Amino acid sequence: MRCKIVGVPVQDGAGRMGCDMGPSALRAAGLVATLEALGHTVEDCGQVQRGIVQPQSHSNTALKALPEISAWIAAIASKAYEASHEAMPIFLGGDHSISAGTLSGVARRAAEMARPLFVLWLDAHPDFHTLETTASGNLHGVPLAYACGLPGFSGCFPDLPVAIDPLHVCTLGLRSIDPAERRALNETGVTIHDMRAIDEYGIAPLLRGFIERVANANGMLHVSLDVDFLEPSIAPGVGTTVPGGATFREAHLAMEMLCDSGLVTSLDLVELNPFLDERGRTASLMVDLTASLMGRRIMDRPTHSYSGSH
Ligand code: B3U
Ligand code: MN
Ligand code: MN
Repeated sequence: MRCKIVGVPVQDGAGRMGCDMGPSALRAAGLVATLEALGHTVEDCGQVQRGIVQPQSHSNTALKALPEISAWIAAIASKAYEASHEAMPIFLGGDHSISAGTLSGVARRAAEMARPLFVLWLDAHPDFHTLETTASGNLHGVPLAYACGLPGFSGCFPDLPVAIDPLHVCTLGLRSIDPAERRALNETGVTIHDMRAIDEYGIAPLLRGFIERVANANGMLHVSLDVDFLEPSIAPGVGTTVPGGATFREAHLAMEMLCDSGLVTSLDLVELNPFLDERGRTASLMVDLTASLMGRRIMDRPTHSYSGSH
């Protein structure tokens, strides 16, 4: 496969500084060589540059860095659209606000190809606030709501070329949801496989159901992987740890199943904060998970090719 690596060094959307170093850490952890060793052709497109910042104000005075994030989103969206042409873009965040731009760009590409875009959101949080409802004002809490076309972003964030159908969005791993997000999720019909569902049913059947829906619709699939999806004890390099996350094995299994599906057309690796990491272990884990998504496997064949009797 042809992959394009796009660095997106944004930190203003998170409550803690340091995510701007994420792309460097992921490169230092060997992302490009890892993908090449799996047989992919990799082009490193360097870093996105922020667009021009226009002064802005908003009635929600808690909002932080609105003009800066808005300028980033515009630049990221056009780069994402461009990079998704005949290649699989891998976006290296940066905090999760970058996904407002990556989703906007890949949704535009999917519409052009007349294929529905599906989104798998691997995160402790749904990031489903609007500019009105966020209380923290951290704009990494809004990208999914923006990309799904929820109201209140126009005139503040760039106009969306195409909104993503919330019925095409599946969140996996949620365990921290604010009341306003809960209401919005229920109203829009986003699929929610929270940590309780993972505990109760296992990650495989939940993910398999979503993958089947994408396959049946001939969809494109964007995967957005927030570091805090993972259990903090294995992934300390993130500013918003929430206990009880996905285990090492659950996360790798999810990536392997996504790989077997052959449906993933774009990927975000977000919220890595190298300032909080321990000797690069979170960066290395993110690279290893990407390797599982891109074809690294324990044996030559997927596990499900085993028949009942061996
Ligand atoms: N929902 C909270 C917490 C949060 C969202 N995304 C992250 N943290 N990473 C908020 O601030 O919007
Ligand atoms: Mn997130
Ligand atoms: Mn999160």
